[in-house]
Amino acid sequence: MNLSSFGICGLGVMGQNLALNLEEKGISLSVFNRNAEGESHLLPEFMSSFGKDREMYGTDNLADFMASLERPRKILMMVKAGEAVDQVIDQMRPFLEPGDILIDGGNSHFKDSQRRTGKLASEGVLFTGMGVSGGEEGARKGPSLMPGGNKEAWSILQPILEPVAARSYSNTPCCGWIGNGGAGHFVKMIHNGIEYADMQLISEAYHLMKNVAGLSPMEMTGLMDEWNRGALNSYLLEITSHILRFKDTDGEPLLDKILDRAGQKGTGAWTAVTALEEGLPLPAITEAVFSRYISSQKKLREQLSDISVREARTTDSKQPPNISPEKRKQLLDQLPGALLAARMMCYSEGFFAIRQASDTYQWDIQPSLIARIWQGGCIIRSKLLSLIENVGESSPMLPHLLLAPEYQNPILQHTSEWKGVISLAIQQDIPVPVFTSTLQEFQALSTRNLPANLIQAQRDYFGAHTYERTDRPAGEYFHTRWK
Ligand code: NBP
Repeated sequence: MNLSSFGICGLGVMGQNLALNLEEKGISLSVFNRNAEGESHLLPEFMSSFGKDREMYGTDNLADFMASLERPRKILMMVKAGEAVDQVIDQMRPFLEPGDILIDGGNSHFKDSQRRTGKLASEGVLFTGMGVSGGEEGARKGPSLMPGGNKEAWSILQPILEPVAARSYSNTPCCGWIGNGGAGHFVKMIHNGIEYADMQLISEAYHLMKNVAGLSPMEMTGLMDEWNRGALNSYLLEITSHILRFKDTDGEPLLDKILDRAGQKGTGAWTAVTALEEGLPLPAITEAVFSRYISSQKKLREQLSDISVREARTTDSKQPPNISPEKRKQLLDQLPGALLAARMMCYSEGFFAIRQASDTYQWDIQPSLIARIWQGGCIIRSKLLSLIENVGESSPMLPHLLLAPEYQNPILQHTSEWKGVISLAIQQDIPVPVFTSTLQEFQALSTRNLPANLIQAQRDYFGAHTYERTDRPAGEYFHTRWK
């Protein structure tokens, strides 16, 4: 039997589509899916649907799978994140040899990847924690790939992974070495956090268009298509326009019948928890996670809607509140600028978190590479990433995107629209947590003197926590006997 050059373990949605993508690029494959209880149909179904006439060997026997791979082995695990990854690693360990490459393409926590990289390195195995974005379609046609871990693996993986990845605006692969340890999965986690924030922003804009401006789904589609032709161009806006246009079997918009309780698989919450643990300012992403939690409190919201001024003002909450035609026009004129400014803040806080974590963990992450990798295949692909790539290339050491005039200027240009949209939303009792938190983050970041001096004084008053003085060098600490 000819040995395969690449192995995939786990034939769920992602594993199957990545297998087809790799095979199409001429990589000979071995695929494996467990069948411990004789209950999994994934392998036989995949092999009977796609295995014929393809250079692919399929087995549910791990020893056979490991023996079918050329050395050093290159194996991609596409199994459920968490314990399953450690279980698979433990099952493979007796077969693995020094120099073998084990890639985890699931949505693993970056600290797990950090730990696994170190542990496997001590056995000579090159572990790679790889963020994969783009869902089922991306996996099949070209995902965004964020590999990190043991850098020795990269020269071997590069010629295999680059051809299967999506392409950036400049037609380069949406794949590149992110950094060592858990860098790849950290970047994927931040990607998902930005995804949460951008989705929330678009849904807040939809809420305003529907409940304040009283637009029909088709009218909203028209506007979003127009926005999508300009600076706001993004995959998420594009699919929102499709969703708004989509009709149920009765000819009515399907969106109106979807229960307003947002689900989640937890990567947004990981980003929020990491923000708190690592001291990273990620207010928009965290607010977007909380917004999903609040949305899931449907019963409580129904009970409390009795006390809402807006809901009381309108007998039917689906009817738009009365606003003047001038105000309505102003809202629709201001929304795209406000959305752009707020989105730019979401990306800038994500890139800042990557910069901070890269410094902490010594990952040496290149922001321009991340901006390029995210331009294709992934959920947050958007025109804005070209600008971020350019800023990263011209100023690779810039601590924050807001410090670049070309990034700062569009935000400054749209500040009054941003404030206008938020003011109207507040007057009309429409919650816009991410529009608001991004503006407030921008205002706080651009404030020389915040009232944190008072917080320091209070801390020193009740807890003798000490403070630094503006008239003395930083790093000198003082305590006052306040009473
Ligand atoms: P699926 O749920 O479709 O498949 C999960 C796979 O994991 C199956 O092959 C399953 O085998 C296997 N598995 C499990 Br569950 N526990 C296992 C264990 N203890 N030992 C061995 N195999 C085990 O997931 P998917 O959507 O393909 O996602 C795979 C990974 O990729 C996840 O980490 C996911 O978060 C990540 N991801 C998903 C997407 C997406 O859009 N779906 C995008 C990017 C990343 P069995 O069920 O036959 O036993």
